[in-house]
Amino acid sequence: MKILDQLLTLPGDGVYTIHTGKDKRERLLKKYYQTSKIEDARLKWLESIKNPSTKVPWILGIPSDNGGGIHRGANWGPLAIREHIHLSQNHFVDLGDVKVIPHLLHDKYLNEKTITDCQKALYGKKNKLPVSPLSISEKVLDELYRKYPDSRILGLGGDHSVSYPLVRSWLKSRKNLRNVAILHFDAHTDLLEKRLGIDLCFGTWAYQILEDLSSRKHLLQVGIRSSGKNRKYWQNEIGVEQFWANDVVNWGPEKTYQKILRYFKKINIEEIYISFDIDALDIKYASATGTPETGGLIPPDCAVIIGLLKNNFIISGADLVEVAPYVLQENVKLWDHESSLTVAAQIAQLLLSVLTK
Ligand SMILES: [Mn+2]
Repeated sequence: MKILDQLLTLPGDGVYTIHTGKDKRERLLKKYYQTSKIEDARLKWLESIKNPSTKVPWILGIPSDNGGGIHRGANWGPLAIREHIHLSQNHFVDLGDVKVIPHLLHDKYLNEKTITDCQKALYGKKNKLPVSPLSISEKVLDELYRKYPDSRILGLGGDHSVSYPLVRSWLKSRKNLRNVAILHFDAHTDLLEKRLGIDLCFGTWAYQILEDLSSRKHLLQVGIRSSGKNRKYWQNEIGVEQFWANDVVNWGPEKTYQKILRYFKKINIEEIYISFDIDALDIKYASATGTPETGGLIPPDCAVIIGLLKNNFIISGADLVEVAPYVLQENVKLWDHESSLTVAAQIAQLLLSVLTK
């Protein structure tokens, strides 16, 4: 698809670098395309996305952390996760990265002059294409789902704001097909209406996506533990369903799954999108993230829950977000970043496996 050649770039290249950071991209290109020469890799990448098979899931990197707010650094998430993925364990097509201008978030926040300047910078000329990461992502995803309605896409973030275009395009593509829901793993609810006046960011995306759902009940959040309000408030005042982290840890994975199953069956859900914020996991397993939290889920339990879902539901879209590989927390000695990237790659592979038909 011609338009994708313009909006996307090869895996790991979505973070714009001239010199500093270039070595990171070269390492990934070597792993993926057996060459670190960007022009040779580009040809191989273009060939691989020419007519991608919908029999395997696709990866789309959205290396934007401009919607984050406490510790940034999730812009390197897509590259670091891919570096730790075992290429032999899953079959997938990597569509590459959305081109990211790191100072932008969504085109609705920009004036015309800025849009024109950025179009020239990104595309070499003024055109009608979007320029901000969330806007480009929605355009890319809409085009993909229009041309390949049965494609299954794993989005790699980026901060959690990238789930907004990922879920929105997925919902549009599913309209009038099946009864769908979002299963959202996170330490935080992300249910603010606005944060400092901004309606699209890591703390607001889940609230803003509610209006695209046929019912607020179709958002189920799992792993919540860091919230200014209690569960009753979110369930009664906002209308979503939540299983908090301490409940999930006490129930264990099988019982938690039975509760998820019962809940979704009661409201006739057939098809699911999984949004996985790495901070749903306990800080021991996920220290390389913007807002790590203690008292979280453990990876094997998530693997059981997500694995079981496939028995009862179609899982047709997913994302893994908030992996910030080079973020160093103050008491960094407590946690091992490299192992937290290994865990992130395992979650990515788990999501790829449940997206596989
Ligand atoms: Mn989140």
